[in-house]
Amino acid sequence: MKWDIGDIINFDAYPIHDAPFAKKSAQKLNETGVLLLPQFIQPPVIASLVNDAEQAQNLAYFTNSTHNVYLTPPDDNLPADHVYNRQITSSKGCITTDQVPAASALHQIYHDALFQQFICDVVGQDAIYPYADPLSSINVHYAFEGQELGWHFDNSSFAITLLLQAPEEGGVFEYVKDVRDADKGEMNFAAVGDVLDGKTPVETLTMTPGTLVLFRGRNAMHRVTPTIGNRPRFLVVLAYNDAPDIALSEQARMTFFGRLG
Ligand SMILES: O=C(O)CCC(=O)C(=O)O
Ligand SMILES: [Fe+2]
Repeated sequence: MKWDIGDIINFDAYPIHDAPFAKKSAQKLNETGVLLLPQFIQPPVIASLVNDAEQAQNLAYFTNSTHNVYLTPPDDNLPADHVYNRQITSSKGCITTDQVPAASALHQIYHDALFQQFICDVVGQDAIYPYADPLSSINVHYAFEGQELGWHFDNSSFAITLLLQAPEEGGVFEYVKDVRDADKGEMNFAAVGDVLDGKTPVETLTMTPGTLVLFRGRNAMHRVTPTIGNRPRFLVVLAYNDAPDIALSEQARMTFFGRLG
């Protein structure tokens, strides 16, 4: 089914084309590192996206490998138990853009000019672009019972997510702001170690299905706790690039999707 964008986005609650609203949203993101927009997508659309996600769940790729919080290869010059080399488990899986049905509202949202302009206004960029490869722009993430996304920093300066289905328990997004300063190359091993050891209080984001989240995860350490119960967590990541015609790196595609195209 092809939707009208006016039936997809909750424009009554979120006048994203309205300059003062966009400005207020940008301020919120800049001041707090996160912009949470509950009920951004209308319930019938979410119901249809949950149905699509269930249909495609057998296609999801689950990586078995571990990673450090910086999502970089280990450094053999440092001890194996050094914070830089501490290995973290992420067990969730995902499907890729080409596995999202062509008629899905996700493609419409992702490519919608008003939506893209709102994202630009909020993150303070002149333009954003889809990834050049057929995998990386829209991903649907699956976390079944016991599956999680371990502590990490994002490489990208901002991330956009849309929760489709929350588990009965668990699946909580936890974060600690300003743990490192990526642009200054400050990795802050002590603070990262404290978060990994559970010594630092964390903040949590409460998302309900339909909530759109913009998150600055480059310096904020974050994770999603294991799903508890039979209902899996389904979450969409909408990813854009700062420049046109750029694919996600081959290494990242192999890690996240298990293939290149
Ligand atoms: O699942 C989420 O809510 C966050 C996902 C995330 O942090 C990521 O994909 O980097
Ligand atoms: Fe992340």
